[in-house]
Parts: sequence; C-alpha cells; structure tokens
Amino acid sequence: MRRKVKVSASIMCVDWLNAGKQIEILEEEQIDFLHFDVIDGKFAADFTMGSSIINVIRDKTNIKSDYHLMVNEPKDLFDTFEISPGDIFTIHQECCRNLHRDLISLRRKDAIVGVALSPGTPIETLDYVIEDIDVVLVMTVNPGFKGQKFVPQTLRKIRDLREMIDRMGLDTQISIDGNVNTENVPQMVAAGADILVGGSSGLFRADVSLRDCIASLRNSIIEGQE
Ligand code: S6P
Ligand code: MG
Repeated sequence: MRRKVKVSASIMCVDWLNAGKQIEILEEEQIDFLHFDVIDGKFAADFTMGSSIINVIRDKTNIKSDYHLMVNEPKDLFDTFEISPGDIFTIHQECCRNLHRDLISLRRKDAIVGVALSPGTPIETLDYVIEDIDVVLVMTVNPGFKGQKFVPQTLRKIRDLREMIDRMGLDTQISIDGNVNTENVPQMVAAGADILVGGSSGLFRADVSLRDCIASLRNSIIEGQE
C-alpha cells in the first residue's frame, strides 16, 4: 500500500495581502499542516512571525500547525506558542545545548516532536535521541529564506535517514523543507519523504494559482510513489 505523503504549507511564503483567501483555499483543499517558520535573526538571518501573527491564523482555521523554530535555545520560547494535539513542534539540532532535555519538555506539552537538520548537519547527530523524535525535518535549503536553490546532496541524506529509521524499526516521519516543487518532489518521495513543506516554488507562485499548484504537487507525489 502507498504511504500517505502529507503536505504542509509554508505560511512565510503566502501572498500576505491575500492571506485570508489563501488559507481558505488550503482548508478547502485539505492541506495537512500550516508550516510556521520562526526565525530569530541569530541562528538564521532575518525575522519572520511571532505568536501574535501565528495566532491570528490559527484562530481562523482548523488545519494543524507545523511550527519550525530556527532560533537559538528554542526552549526559552516553548511557552510562547500554543500547541494543540496533533500540532508538530520542530526545533533545530544545531540550536540546542541539551537537545534531549528539550525534546522531553516538548513531549510533556503534547506536541508531535520534531528535530530539524540544516543541510550540512549529518544524520548521525541524532544518534541516541532519534528514539524520542516523531518527525525529522530535513532542510534541503539553508534556514532563513524562501526562493533558495536546492542543495542536491540532501537527497542522499533523505535516503540514508529512511534507511536508518527502517533499520531501527522506528515510525519516525521524514519531513522535507526547501525547494519542494514539481521538479524535486518525485525524487524526495522516492527517497522516503512523509511530509513535504511547500513554499514559494511549489505552492505560492505568482504565475500559477494556488489550487493548480496543489494539484500539481499531488501529482508529483504520485509520480514519486510509482
Ligand atoms: C526556510 C524556511 C522554509 C521556507 C520554504 C520556502 O528558512 O524554513 O520553510 O519557507 O522552504 O520554500 P521555497 O520553495 O521558496 O524553497
Ligand atoms: Mg521551514
């Protein structure tokens, strides 16, 4: 049977002047998650959304949240964000002085617990903690900005991670973030992706409607499963 590959929409890439309408479309199209990038200007340059903006969107929709914190020592922010059952909360391996302690704190908050790896971070850095992780987010671009180029060797990383998870008999899911579009999705899915974070190149495009982008992304998922 085919694995269900879920789609998470990166809100940082939404057409902000039409955000309400676009979120309605995401809901009608039964997108699985809204992906909220939080950046602190330190771990990654630039700033994105804080809880006040995120909560306006959360209040408007029933779609589950997929938090992606690109901030140093994210534990200081765990109480800032609302977490409902079924929401994913992802922190970066590179940002935590005591990753395992932080994962346990998140588990107590009833989050689906995620750890993100930047392109240059090996999967071996998850040794001895992967048992306590629900989702590994493999970044296929460097943290910080939309519209970047795909880092090709991350495809090998997805394959290696899938192999490691299967070998250990875990049910950890693999999420992919960065340059998720019709060109790359078939290979990402074939390599072992479970969740795809669609951004400016795959979902929120100026030249193609959001509904058409969703349909194309779903076709590319099927292509990768064949
Ligand atoms: C990057 C962020 C991502 C982007 C998304 C952009 O720091 O974590 O979630 O918003 O990946 O998508 P694209 O198609 O522009 O690479
Ligand atoms: Mg992200």
